[in-house]
Amino acid sequence: DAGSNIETSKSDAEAVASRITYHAEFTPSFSPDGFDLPKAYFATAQSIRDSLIINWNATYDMYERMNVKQAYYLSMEFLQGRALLNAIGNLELTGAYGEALSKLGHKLENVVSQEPDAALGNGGLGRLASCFLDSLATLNYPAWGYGLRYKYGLFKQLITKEGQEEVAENWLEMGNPWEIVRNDISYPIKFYGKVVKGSDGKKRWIGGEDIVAVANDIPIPGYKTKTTINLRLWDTKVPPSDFDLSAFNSGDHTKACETQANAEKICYILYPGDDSLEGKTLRLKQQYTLCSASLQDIITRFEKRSGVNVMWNEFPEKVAVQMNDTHPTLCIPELMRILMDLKGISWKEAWDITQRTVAYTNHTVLPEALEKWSLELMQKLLPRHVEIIEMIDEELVNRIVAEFGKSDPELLERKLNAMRILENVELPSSIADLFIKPKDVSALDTSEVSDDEEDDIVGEKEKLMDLEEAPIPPKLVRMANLCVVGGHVVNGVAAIHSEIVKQDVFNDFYKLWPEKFQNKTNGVTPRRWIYYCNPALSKIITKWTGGEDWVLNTEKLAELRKFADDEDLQSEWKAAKRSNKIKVVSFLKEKTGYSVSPDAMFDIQVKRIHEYKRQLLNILGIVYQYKKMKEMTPIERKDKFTPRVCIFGGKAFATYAQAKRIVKLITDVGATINHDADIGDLLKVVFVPDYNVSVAELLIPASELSQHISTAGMEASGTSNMKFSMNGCILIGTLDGANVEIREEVGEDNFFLFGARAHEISGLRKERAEGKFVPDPCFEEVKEYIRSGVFGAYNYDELMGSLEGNEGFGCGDYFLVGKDFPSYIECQEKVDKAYRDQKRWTRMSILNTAGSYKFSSDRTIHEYARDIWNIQPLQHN
Ligand code: DL6
Repeated sequence: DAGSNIETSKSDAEAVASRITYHAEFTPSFSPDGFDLPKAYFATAQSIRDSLIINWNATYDMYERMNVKQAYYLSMEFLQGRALLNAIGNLELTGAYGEALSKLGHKLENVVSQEPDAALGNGGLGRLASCFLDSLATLNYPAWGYGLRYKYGLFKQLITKEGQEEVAENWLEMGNPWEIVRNDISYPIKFYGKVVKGSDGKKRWIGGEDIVAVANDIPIPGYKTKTTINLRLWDTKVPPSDFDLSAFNSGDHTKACETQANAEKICYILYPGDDSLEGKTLRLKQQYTLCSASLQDIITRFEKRSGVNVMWNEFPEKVAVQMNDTHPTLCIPELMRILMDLKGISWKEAWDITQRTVAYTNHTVLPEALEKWSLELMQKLLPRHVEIIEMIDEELVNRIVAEFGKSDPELLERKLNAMRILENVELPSSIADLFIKPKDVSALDTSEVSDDEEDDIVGEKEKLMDLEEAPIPPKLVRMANLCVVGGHVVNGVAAIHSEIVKQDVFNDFYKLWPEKFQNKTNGVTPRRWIYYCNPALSKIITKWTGGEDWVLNTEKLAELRKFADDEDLQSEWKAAKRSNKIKVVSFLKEKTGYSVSPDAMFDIQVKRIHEYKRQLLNILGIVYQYKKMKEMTPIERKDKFTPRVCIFGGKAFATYAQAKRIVKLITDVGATINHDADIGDLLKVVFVPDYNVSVAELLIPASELSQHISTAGMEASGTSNMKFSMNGCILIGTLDGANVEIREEVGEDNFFLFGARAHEISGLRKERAEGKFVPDPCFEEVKEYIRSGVFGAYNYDELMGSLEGNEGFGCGDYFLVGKDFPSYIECQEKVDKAYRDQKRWTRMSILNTAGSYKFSSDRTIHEYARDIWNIQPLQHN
């Protein structure tokens, strides 16, 4: 009776067991004999999926009936991780499932660990999207996520003698029990072709390559609520009628399958390498597929719910579209195209509807990460969209001219250069004429001038000729500018980042439209990031705060503050941490072969490997300590140092050479130190291969110190800092991203702060460029030590060289590692001292959990719902 009467059989292990065995037999993806772990996982997931489908359908029905405003979160990345434990827990069936599985011969924890991580994202941005879905469902907000169903997720990282190696992550190899393919929900997507004007004067986009996007739904259950929202992931296929049967029949099998392969490859991999034109084209096709399919779907639903009388001006009252970074920017011209070309709406009205519908979240201030697309490529692939973008750009130019006037051409030129959507594209001549243009070289006459004047003219001629010979800069579309112009809200993801967005990155726009700019400090779901991943700590929190309410109302965590010095709480707290550390000890042994002591301090830095995140500062600090240890007697060593296990994890983008060198250095340093008998348990350095959401769920509960040490002003927010703090880990960090707010909440005594401040960074870089910076001798010693070959024969010149010199590509210490090194070392000494006083440390740990309540994604989602989307919760009766 799978799926029936699930509500009444909640705690009935017998019924659960029978549903599991039903699926093992009748939803077969394995041979009929045996019931081993993979099969148990699939059958268990399928049985839970039945409950989710019931709740999904009920939630969908309710949205249809009530026709409420819905928010849609469009993201190229969702880093979901595993779903089974979360779903069982949210449905309050953990006890029943544990019991049922044990009757069937398995432990629940072994079954859930069979699930491969759904890694459809790179890092923080994708994981944030997944936390948001959890909060939206839990808080009963009418909302959906839209993304792409990549066949291969983020690559699997192998650590070999050479450093990082990447292999494809075939997460769908065994099938995916969570997805529901909606064969009836598919939309046509077009690329290339041309724009024609119909007899009615309307523009039409015709010809080109046609594919279809098919919906795959992943139910997202809320915690202790029937609300189950949807993550709709698009898969791409060739239109059913497009199979070239005659080519196949005549033996040209390759040709017959070509169109199919072309369509399917769009969803092959998350972030295809985009060094080649083919790679760039594929990435742009991905972005457009996400935008077009999602908008067609949203519009179809809007029309259906409107009935016979579709009022387009009410569209923004029923629909809010959030663009997660600039990747879904094409939503703006696509919505305009659909409204104007397909629904017959005027430009003016379409623009008003579009602006009121979409909003944009900025997640980075790194200039290289602010997307710019080649206008030429976009023109080929999406000709109608380029016409629309050109029109938006022209209106923007007119607005800027109206705002700043023509009386100060220099100011106007500066504003246009900063704010235009199109880069290196000519201005309309009425405006271009205002600016001094390079003169025609041949027109410069030297026949009747003095010698001095002649020299000037010749100089001028030479300059102009150089200019004429200079390569023509490529014409580009600045996606972030399009987002700011086309959306009604622009938000940053932490207070300091939102200030940088206003005062620096988009300052000209901020001055023009200050009301558009907001801050929405990120958050993480306390369900996944405390309740499910850290049951030992959760039990203690529940006991000391008087119930489980904190899982939904994290403000309750603050109540722990009053017990921070209580001996009983302290000893329970320490025991929980130790039991989590012991799990990590076995995990590290299994994954890396290294044995570490659970009595040492667990010091963790896990995140994408990037120079701005400064894993290099961490490892140079470790090398510094190691060098000092080697110079001491055993007794001095023991006296001076607190035993530490330094754990690293994270993936370097496959083509990011410097990041890969950092991984290599960390593993080389580990290989030397971990085998050094003089050092023993005093210091261990472990690089955990293939860091992902599930590994984070294991490491974070065991952490005691975690490192968030980016160059100030460069990390937009960070979200692992929030997860660590929630799990009673103390942070060492710079005043960057959300660290600033975490420190405010947990108290300055419970955060190890070091390093230059964001407002000092440009001055410090200038100082370096002028050759005025004198590095600390300790920093020089450490680099020398690495170069001397203590950690193996690999040539680290290029990596160490990046920290030297004044300025230029790959050198000049752009991320100011050398500048912050002394204050980092000094701060680490304070950490050592604090850890030796376990009572003080445990107090700091408790105060971190207690002070982390603000960083629940529930708080963030309430703010988006109230300030940007204007949506209200909708509950089942
Ligand atoms: O907002 C989520 C997350 C932030 O916590 C990180 O600080 C930020 O680096 C990340 N941004 C991106 C954007 N792409 N790039 N580069 O991943 O967003």
